[in-house]
Amino acid sequence: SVALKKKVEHSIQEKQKVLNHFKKEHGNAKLGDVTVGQVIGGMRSMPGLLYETSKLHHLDGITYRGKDLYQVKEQSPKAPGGSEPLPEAALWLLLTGEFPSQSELQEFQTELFNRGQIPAEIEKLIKSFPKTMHPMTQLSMGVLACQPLSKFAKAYHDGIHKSKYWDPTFEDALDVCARVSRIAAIIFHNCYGDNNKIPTADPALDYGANFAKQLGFNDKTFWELMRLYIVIHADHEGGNVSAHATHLVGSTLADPYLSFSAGMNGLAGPLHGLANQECLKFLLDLQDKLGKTWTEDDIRQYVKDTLASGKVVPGYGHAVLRKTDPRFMCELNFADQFISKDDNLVNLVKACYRVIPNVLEATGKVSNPWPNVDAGSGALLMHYGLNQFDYYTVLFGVSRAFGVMAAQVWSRGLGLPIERPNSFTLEHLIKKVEHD
Ligand code: FAM
Repeated sequence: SVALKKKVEHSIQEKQKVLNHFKKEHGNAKLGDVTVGQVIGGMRSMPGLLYETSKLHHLDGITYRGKDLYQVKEQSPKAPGGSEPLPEAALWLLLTGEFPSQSELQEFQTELFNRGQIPAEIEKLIKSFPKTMHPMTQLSMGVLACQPLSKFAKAYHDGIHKSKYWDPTFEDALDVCARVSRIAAIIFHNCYGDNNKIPTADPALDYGANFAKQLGFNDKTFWELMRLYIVIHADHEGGNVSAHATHLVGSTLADPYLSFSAGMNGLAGPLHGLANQECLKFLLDLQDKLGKTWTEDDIRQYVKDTLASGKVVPGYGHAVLRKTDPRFMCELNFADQFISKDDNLVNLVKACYRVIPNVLEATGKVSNPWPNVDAGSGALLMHYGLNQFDYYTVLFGVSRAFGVMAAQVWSRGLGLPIERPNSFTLEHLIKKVEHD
């Protein structure tokens, strides 16, 4: 959309002025000390990244351009008759700081639909991936299969001026966001169905509905769930592994396809995107053990047994948050609005929320006993019959494209340099500390 590109260009130019002035005036200002513990401990909380699209607050949760998820949900344009925010509106917000008007939105939806087409020979390549290959491996490879289409790579090769890097990055970022759901739909049918019979996308539908439709789901409330799911998982500031990996690889001027694929390899790790699978497994095991006639005491005992056996309770705790994750609250509100009161698994999720924080708190060591986003998402997907656990991280990946690709436009727009932090061997570290 010409309007979107103009808005992005204008706000990048304005922000560049602020950045240049700030860097000149305060480039040597200190943000804090780095401890040995942080160097050894995964750089936890260490300031080190400029990341424009979102910021995580330890109590309010994630904010997209200053708006928390409740505001995003309330202020976002919706599908006709719908109540959930639209992914394409969130993408516009992440890129510009504002929601699109109704006419801007409609034009943008058509544009994304057109950008989502994948050339037949690349679709054929993605359809040839083995059924048994993990869906996340297929996602990363599917994105790479589209890399020859990169407009940034071509423009760089043709000698584009560095002040214009953001322009082909913007083009690629929108293409990646548009294409990733088509890649994900092919993967779904590669793994669990017949990839010769993928339902076609409909130009009259929005992004979330079209994605759900291509997966083979025609329940309109599932379409609402997909819209919400994509919006709430899109971005979680810059330090999480998928965002940081995308940012790091992008800082080499690797194009958006190469960098997003790298981010997806990080998302595929069990401590990051794969955690939602673990969480659903925990709930299903709980359901298997307790059946339908459980009490909160039964859950309490089950959780205590889990802790006593040296395992963590998946879906609870967070490295930064110190309150119930608003993303979990969005899932809970969705369940209250759309899911019948006799869904046993969803009822278990709610009961766990009443029971588990107290049990974790009583251990005296858990920094945040409250649920994170993973505590609810699997039960909602199961309710609609999406029970292919291995695929859940792919849904997360589709969503994450919206945040990390918007962020990459801004990283190129602000001219951010290649990342190169300092590293130490343990011997160097010991020497340095002993000498100081
Ligand atoms: N169950 C049991 N113990 C827990 C716990 C939980 N849910 N959360 C934290 N702890 C323990 C933790 O293992 C540590 O114990 P040790 O000192 O014995 O090693 C202690 O409490 C202090 O840890 P913390 O400061 O509270 O948490 P961290 O910042 O180190 O780690 C998490 C954060 C998310 C890795 C951790 O809370 C956890 O393992 N949670 C369960 C797994 C999970 O839900 N992961 C998904 C995270 C999600 F946001 C995502 O990325 N998708």
